[in-house]
Amino acid sequence: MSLKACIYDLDGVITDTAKYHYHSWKWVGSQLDYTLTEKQNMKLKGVGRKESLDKILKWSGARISEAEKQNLLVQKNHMYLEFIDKMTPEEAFPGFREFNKLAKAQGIKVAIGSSSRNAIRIIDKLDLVLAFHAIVDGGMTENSKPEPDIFLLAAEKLQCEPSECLVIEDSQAGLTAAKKAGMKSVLYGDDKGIKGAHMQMNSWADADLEKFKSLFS
Ligand code: B16
Ligand code: MG
Repeated sequence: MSLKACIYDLDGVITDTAKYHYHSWKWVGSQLDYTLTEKQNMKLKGVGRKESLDKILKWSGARISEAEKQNLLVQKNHMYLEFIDKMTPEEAFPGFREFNKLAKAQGIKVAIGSSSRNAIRIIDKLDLVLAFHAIVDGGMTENSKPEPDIFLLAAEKLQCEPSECLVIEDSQAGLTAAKKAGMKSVLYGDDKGIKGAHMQMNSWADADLEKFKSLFS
């Protein structure tokens, strides 16, 4: 078995959108008379939009109608997109472009597997639309992370077996999804609370394609 494909998470792996989500979810919290902490925001990493609101409602104990929920989701996304639309290509993490080019030059297929329904808009702002063989976002599958659907669809689009794919993720939801998909994984970042990755790297400066390949031998 050899490494045939890298499936990258987007938010937190290729760029830092968590700060924009935090600002927007904090506003949602304020509408519920609740103060969302940064630690709680970390728990929303990789979790779909609707599921994130459900968690905030649980933490706050607030009870609202389905129509109010929909309204908050629309407003949260509106606020978030105001930040996204100001993003520039410089917001891609340093070293990502170089790693991705190296992987492709070695015949490795590359895809995005993101829970975000805004993934294509973000990738466009980073000027990376043509950098991948496939893009799978949260709007393309029935279930979001931690279910494996997003990564399995990415493997299918790349025409690779799950056992030939390496997922690079920054969230527990994403690593659980990779495991359920039967894929190897690398944790991006140094969050000690996140479990289940086969390897860890702090940044793209640490990314070592040969080490990644060795996970498959
Ligand atoms: P949206 P990823 C995830 O993206 C984010 O980590 C998570 O914080 C967010 O709630 C989710 O996308 C949905 O995002 O509201 O844009 O649809 O990390 O899977 O790339
Ligand atoms: Mg992420």
